[in-house]
Amino acid sequence: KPGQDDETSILIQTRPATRRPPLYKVLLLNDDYTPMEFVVHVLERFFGLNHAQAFEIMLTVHKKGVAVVGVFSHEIAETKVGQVMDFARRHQHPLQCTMEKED
Ligand code: TYC
Repeated sequence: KPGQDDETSILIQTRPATRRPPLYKVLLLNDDYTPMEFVVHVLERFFGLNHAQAFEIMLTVHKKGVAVVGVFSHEIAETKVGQVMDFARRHQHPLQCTMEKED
């Protein structure tokens, strides 16, 4: 009976859909009381920004009310938010930091 020999069959490998975990934006919120220098220090200390970058982001938050300070995995974003909130509370500043899933 005619047909394809098993010896000449080729199995094509299909590409599995690679799922990447979602990323999270870490947001810094403005308030009327936290000193500007404290916010700049927070951005240098916890987000590895140089002084000029930290000052620029602080001013953006001050003027616009909120800014994205970085984008991270869920675990890293949670750690950053916790570090900032803890540091602000220890210094008795009302600074708020939150995270939000990226679209
Ligand atoms: N608005 C504050 C002030 O005038 C400064 C400030 C900037 C506070 C950024 C919080 O996330 C912030 N002292």
